Amino acid sequence: MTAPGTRGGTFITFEGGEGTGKSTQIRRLAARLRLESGRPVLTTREPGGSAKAERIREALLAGLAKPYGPFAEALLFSAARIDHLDTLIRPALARGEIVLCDRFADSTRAYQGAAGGLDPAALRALEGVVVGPTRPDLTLILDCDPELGLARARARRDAGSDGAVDRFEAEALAFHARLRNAFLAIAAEEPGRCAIVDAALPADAVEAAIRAAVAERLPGLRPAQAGLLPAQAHGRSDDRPGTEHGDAA
Ligand code: T5A
Repeated sequence: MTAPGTRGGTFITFEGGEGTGKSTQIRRLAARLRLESGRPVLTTREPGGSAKAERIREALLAGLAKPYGPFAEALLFSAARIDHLDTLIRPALARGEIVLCDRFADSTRAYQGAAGGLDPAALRALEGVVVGPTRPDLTLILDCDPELGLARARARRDAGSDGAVDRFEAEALAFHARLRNAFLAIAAEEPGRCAIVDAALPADAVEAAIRAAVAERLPGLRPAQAGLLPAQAHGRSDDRPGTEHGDAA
């Protein structure tokens, strides 16, 4: 798992369908790890995370690449990922930090591959070139019925803390069902890296399950040893990982 030349840190990714609670749970795990690990924790997201990648994110989520097809979209996600890895993730890992990333290469496999219809072998080859040895130490796959996740994302938008429906959220329910199966298939293929978390549970229970998974898979980080954090330590509900990344503490 530890890649020569890039590591010393710990790389944890959060994956799953729309509205499964990744942003919410990243904030909570980051707060916990900042208290308990004694190491700097960086939260970030894909697409985006670095200034250049955030610009690509805007174009992708506005649907500007959609007319060019899923392979062109995969290339753009990859272009964003290259900059994100080079300018933010690898330097943080090399400094020994814990990096928590909201989506990573599994999202390309699921969205552009399984749900978008791209040849998995071509995507694996692309992933090999882009990601190289910087593989996650642990991937938490937040799983729930896509109707529930989409309803949560819709409720968040209706509450006014989010913008318009984006390019992928607008896809038909069948697309989101394929996504869910794709993430479960990735977990089945790589059980050593991936842990499935039941995201239909209330947020506190999801948080507890994530802490248990981290404690079991990465015992050196010790996130399950103390009681629950006070609610105010969880941050605001709209405090999503992303555009500002000087948040290693
Ligand atoms: N994409 C991305 C690709 O196609 N290929 C790629 O390679 C990559 C990297 C990114 C889009 O790009 C696609 C995937 C995406 O479509 P995004 O805006 O970053 O777009 O979208 P998501 O990552 O899907 O994030 P969402 O905002 O949709 O959902 P989250 O982060 O999973 O959910 P969260 O935490 O914001 O929660 C949603 C709402 O539910 C509530 C929250 O308070 C919030 O209001 N909530 C819960 N309510 C009840 N119970 C719980 N357990 C809850 N947890 C959260």
